[in-house]
Amino acid sequence: MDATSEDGYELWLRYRKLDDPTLLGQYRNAIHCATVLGKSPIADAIRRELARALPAILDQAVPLSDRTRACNSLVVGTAGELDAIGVSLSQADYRRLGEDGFTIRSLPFTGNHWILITGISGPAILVGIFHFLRLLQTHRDIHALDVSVCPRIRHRILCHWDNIDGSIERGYAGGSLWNWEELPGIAGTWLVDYARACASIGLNGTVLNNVNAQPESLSTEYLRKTAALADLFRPYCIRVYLSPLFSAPVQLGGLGTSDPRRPEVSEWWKRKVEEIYRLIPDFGGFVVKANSEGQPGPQDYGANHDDGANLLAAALEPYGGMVLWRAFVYDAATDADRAKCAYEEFVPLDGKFQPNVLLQVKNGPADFQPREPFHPLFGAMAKTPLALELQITQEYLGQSIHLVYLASMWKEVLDSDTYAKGPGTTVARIVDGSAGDGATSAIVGVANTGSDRNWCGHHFAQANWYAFGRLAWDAGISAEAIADEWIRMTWSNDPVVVDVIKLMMLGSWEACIDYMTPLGLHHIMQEGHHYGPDPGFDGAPRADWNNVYYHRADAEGVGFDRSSSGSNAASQYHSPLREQFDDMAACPERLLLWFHHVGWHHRLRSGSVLWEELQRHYDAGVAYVQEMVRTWQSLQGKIDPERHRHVSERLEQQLENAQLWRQVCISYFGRFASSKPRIRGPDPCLP
Ligand code: GCV
Repeated sequence: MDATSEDGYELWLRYRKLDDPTLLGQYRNAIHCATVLGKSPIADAIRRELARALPAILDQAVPLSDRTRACNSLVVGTAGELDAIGVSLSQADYRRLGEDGFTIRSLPFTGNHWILITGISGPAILVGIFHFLRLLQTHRDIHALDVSVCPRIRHRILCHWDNIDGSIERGYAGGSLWNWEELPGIAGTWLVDYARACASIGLNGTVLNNVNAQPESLSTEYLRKTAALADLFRPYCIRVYLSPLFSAPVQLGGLGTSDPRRPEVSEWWKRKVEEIYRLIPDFGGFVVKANSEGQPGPQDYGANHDDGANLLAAALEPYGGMVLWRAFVYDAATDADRAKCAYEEFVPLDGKFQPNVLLQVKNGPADFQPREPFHPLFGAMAKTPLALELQITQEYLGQSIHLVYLASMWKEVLDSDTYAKGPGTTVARIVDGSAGDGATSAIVGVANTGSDRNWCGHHFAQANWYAFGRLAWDAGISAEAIADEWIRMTWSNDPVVVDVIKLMMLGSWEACIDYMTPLGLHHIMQEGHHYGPDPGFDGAPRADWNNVYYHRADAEGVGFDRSSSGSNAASQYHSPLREQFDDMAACPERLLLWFHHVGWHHRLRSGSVLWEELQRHYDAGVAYVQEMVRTWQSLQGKIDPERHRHVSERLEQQLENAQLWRQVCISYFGRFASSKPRIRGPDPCLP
């Protein structure tokens, strides 16, 4: 690496000297010194962050203390701490902010100017200072600040599918971040940087182990290790959670059963939870995968999901812990259409869960596909809080090779109208609780982090971690605004760089759909690892583990008939969606083959027939990646060489893979389409 090279370790917390002299003058004038009130681990974390960031950005020393001074100053403190020095906002202001919200205000103060960052709690001001640093990093005017922001979702959680042997299920950025072998004695130096990164985007929870859980995670030995991580993360307001194995009472506790209705089983969980809270007083709770893909669960004992979830909820309740019970179930005995199973299993249980249980629902009814309709459970469980589960790691979207900016997908999901309580009942409002009683709310993202120096494998995959946090904090921010911030903080404030990268990112998700699964196709990736195309795969032991199950191509057409003439999954949605999805002519074309088996010569809105339109999408997807390769090249010299080269190499691989997708899918589906696949010359980028 040469001197100007960067390796991506700093993520978006890249504090660099401001290169705009006018703005630098403004910032230096506004921040002669900084005061962080209070004595607490959170206040110390804030001091450390400001000590790192301010001198670097301002390129001059910035005295930092815990007392206010007679100078233009940044002043940080909670309501109580400000009160103690005779300064405070009104009670009404603080009430509006709620527990986690913060405000940043420019105020005249005894002849000087202050920039005040305050909120009710420590966590609030921690996020507040990162917000303020973001303003500096993105070169905003800080003259007359009056910003108030509060999160709409209470629990904003990263979920790591990490195993205790250090591997990560669906991880594409090296091994696990948690150095289990050395814990609790030795903590990895990177762990505090992990916590800083999470805190900077407003996350406040992390699930440490895979939902395909191992019993050892709940052993005393591993709980001590977990407690060491919790201690490190606490100053950054990140609570830890675990995924328990439902059959742990048998496998770990030596009981003869894990039946949730048996008193010895509930006693075992009570004792285990008591032990957890002795070691980790602010433990967040459990995320549970039960009776799904071979994981044990209450149905193994003739009980149901509510029995299982309520058993754990009862043990956690005295400590304020919660259960995130996953709805990712697809027992073939429930329904022959996998996409319908979760709805059928869980809707009858609405109202049967304890108040500290949330049902954790993936964004779509299949499995984190490039595009799915939103999950019909959103809007169908009025008496149960629903947590939204998103997948940051790109299992089905090109892993750490493809540049795909996922904020666009997540916005589509969050903004989807379920019509559950009339128009405007969006998924976002169901998740944040504002469409219901708002008692509690959570959002969970399956992490894309690992031991790679740049954390996420691909420098651009960092944007998805960032975007998850920002949307978890406020689903109302646009994908474009998030990209803009992230680019400025991660790459450069040079307007050319910002514009070029933003353009690449904003179309990248739609392009990925185009070259992988256009018009509602889904689940045609290669078996097992899910990278690359294999639409013809038909060798799995279960029908719905085969790709042909999902596209159903035949001489007539292609697509899964989920209309009333087929599986009738469309009926799981509220009107007017169910009618729209049911009717081939009214169904949004982006979801056409999700809901309908469509004739190859069926004419679409563009005037082209389906087979032509499919090919057009494959071409458009590949063309987009070609354009990304070209535009990225144009940034040579404007981006540090190491990161530029790293991204270039991946873009080349992405192009190769996109071309492979096009070639394999067109040749495979072309065998069914009555028109012949078009003849194309050899593709120079294909092996
Ligand atoms: C953790 C998909 C993935 C699995 C994952 C599962 C889940 O099936 O391929 O790796 O298991 O989803 O979300 O539980």
